[in-house]
Amino acid sequence: MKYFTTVHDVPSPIGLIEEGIALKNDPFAFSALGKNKVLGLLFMNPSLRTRLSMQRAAMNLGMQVIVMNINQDGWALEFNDGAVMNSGKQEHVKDAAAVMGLYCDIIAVRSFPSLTNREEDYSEKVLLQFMKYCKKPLISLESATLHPLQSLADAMTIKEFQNKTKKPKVVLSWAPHIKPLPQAVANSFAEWMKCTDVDLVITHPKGYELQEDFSKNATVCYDQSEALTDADFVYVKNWSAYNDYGTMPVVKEDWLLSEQKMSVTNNTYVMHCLPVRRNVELTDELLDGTRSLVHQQAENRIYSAQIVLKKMLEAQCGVTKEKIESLQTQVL
Ligand code: SN0
Repeated sequence: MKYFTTVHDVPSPIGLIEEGIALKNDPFAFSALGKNKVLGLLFMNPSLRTRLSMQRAAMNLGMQVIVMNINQDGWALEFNDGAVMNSGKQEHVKDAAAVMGLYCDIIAVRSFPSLTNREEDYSEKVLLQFMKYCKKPLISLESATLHPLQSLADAMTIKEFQNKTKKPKVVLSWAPHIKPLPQAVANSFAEWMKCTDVDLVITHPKGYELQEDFSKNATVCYDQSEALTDADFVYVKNWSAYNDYGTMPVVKEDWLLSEQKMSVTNNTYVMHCLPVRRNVELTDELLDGTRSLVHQQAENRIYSAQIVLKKMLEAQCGVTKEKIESLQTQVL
């Protein structure tokens, strides 16, 4: 695997989910694979889980990690080709990405959307330029439209907690928020769920439709209570409008979930990618309740990152199972 930016980069999503879960039993089994390999993490936006879980995953594989918060510590980057750089931007992505590629074996980038220019955001202009110019395997740490490491961890969590004898009903439920957020987590969750054996229902108020590519194979329902009926997993997330791009159309009904609203579900588990605005997006009662999986999801972020890094390292070194075993013996 050279890139991990969408589920479409993955030859077998179900296989990757299973291999990610399996890593948890022996996280250090491949600690020789990353010897003398360097992972470079570049953040244009804040992070807690993504940053720490990537570092932890890399450490489990024996890699070294370089981290940069480019917005705070770096030069302001120019992304337009042929730009005359006589104003605020000091460095072109062509040079920044190329140099990072020389310093690192694998590059990972977080680049949130502007939420003001839909065409530019949905073309993944920033991520694609890093990909083009760094010339190394690249991992998305949440791009303008997708958050694949989160979705892989979510799919692993559902797989671990689902009743093995029943196809689970999974509901992606829009939640209130105080400011416009990206559609990336919701888009990505829908994209990954479609590759697994679940019934996916997406529920949101009018005006919050996702881009059709992401919702077309799910059932879309504007009635939250109807959507929740018999749900086994409810994934709660806010996102801003795609159609009236980046806005927050007014919502009159109450979309904040409560214990009482959950009574129609099949004793559902509750999920959220974090960070969560408590008692705005989800109540304390549900977040701290016995059916909450939010911390299990966060823990799985380590293994979703680790399985992706492992695949990339193996591809990069042309590594076979025998070679890993021999490397492992040398280190021990
Ligand atoms: C991001 C998002 O895409 O929704 C990252 C989620 C993993 N979330 C936020 O930016 C939350 C910010 C806030 O103000 O609550």
